[in-house]
Amino acid sequence: MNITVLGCGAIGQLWLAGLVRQGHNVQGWLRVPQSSCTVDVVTPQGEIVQLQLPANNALHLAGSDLLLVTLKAWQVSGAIRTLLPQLRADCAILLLHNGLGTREELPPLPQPLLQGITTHAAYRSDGGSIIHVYNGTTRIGPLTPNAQSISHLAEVLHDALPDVAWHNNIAASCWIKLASNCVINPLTAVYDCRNGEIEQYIDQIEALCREVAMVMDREGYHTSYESLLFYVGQTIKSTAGNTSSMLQDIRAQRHTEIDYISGYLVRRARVHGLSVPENQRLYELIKQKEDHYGRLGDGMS
Ligand code: KPL
Repeated sequence: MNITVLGCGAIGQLWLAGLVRQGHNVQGWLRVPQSSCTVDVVTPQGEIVQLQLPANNALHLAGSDLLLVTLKAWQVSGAIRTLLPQLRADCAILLLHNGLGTREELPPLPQPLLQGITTHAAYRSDGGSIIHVYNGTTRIGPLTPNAQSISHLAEVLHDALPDVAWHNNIAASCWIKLASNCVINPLTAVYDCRNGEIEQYIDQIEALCREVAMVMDREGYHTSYESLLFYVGQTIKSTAGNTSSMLQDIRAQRHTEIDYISGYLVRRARVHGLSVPENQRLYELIKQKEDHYGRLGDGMS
């Protein structure tokens, strides 16, 4: 397949490395145009993958069958809008980011639109290499009716970076993942700790899960507070040693994805006339942190 990977950060590089290995014709796409992009990944088995791949080639983009979007949620709609006029009408667009709300920011598209959620964990080391710490699972599924027929994409992606599974009701999976992001991301950022250390704030975890379950129910995704609490507890345990993406962003004084995590939950709660005070409080705390370093000179990238 001809594939463009939009965003060459940690997750983008994992995909670039895996897709090239499978023989796909792949390029990266960077915000500041460059003719090549570097892939420098250390796999969970300790293997080093170093590649120099083409980037920002307009002809490659125009011939792409898949645009794999690995940007942060707040970068997605702006970047896609810029590239849309250059994409084929049948180029599948797969969004892979934390949180929800980017779809609402996009105009109606002729292209099949898909969403994915992943539990792969990777971070950039001080030396610049991407350390792939945990081999996770990626679920993908259709956001638009014309994406329902391309479930074979899951197999293609699975061969590149396993495991990948197709889910017809991807929105429900995204909401469940949103629950763990509403809990783990802001709490680790507020307490400046690894994921596993938030287990001690059980009252807050319970309150957050109760609020998410209430909003999910009104959105039509049937779940129970108990099952969300269980799922979030399992995620905390299985990622105990991780530094959440939000804490990494806060430490590097970058823009976080809070508007698409707690912020999205608060906005959907408002639509249903529900009050979600614990999510609202954490949302405001993270916004205050962002505003603070914004005033210090803004290290946004
Ligand atoms: O998705 C994550 C993130 O860090 O953004 C969690 C699930 C919290 C794992 O670290």
